[in-house]
Amino acid sequence: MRYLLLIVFFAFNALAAEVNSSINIENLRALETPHGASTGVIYMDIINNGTADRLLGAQADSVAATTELHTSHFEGDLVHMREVNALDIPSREITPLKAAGAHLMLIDLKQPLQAGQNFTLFLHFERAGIMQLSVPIQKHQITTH
Ligand SMILES: [Cu+2]
Repeated sequence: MRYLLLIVFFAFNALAAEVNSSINIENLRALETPHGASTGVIYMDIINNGTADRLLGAQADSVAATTELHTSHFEGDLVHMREVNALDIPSREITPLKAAGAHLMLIDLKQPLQAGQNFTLFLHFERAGIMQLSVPIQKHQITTH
């Protein structure tokens, strides 16, 4: 009986997570990479209209061996990146993943990322669960230094 209750509980929880998910992803894109590059980046805006959540992981198996969550910080003019276990996604806020900020890092690319193509990305949120997205690859924007 207890076993059955547990199953019902987990089934309900999974369903609730699906229904209550109020995370929307906008401006999702990856940047094209030069031939021979081993890493790539994914940027997006994470819009959370629900309760506070956390991004626990990401996966893009078709293009990269692993996908890491990174944060950036400045030391003088240099931007340093570091892997983190989770990113806080506050309630009622837009959390941007962007250059020189938090971002997703594709590690050990299986082939160069070519502008105009798409690949599948899975995001794992603590509350919202798993989201499957299609990431368009964009040309590098010219930035002035
Ligand atoms: Cu990075």
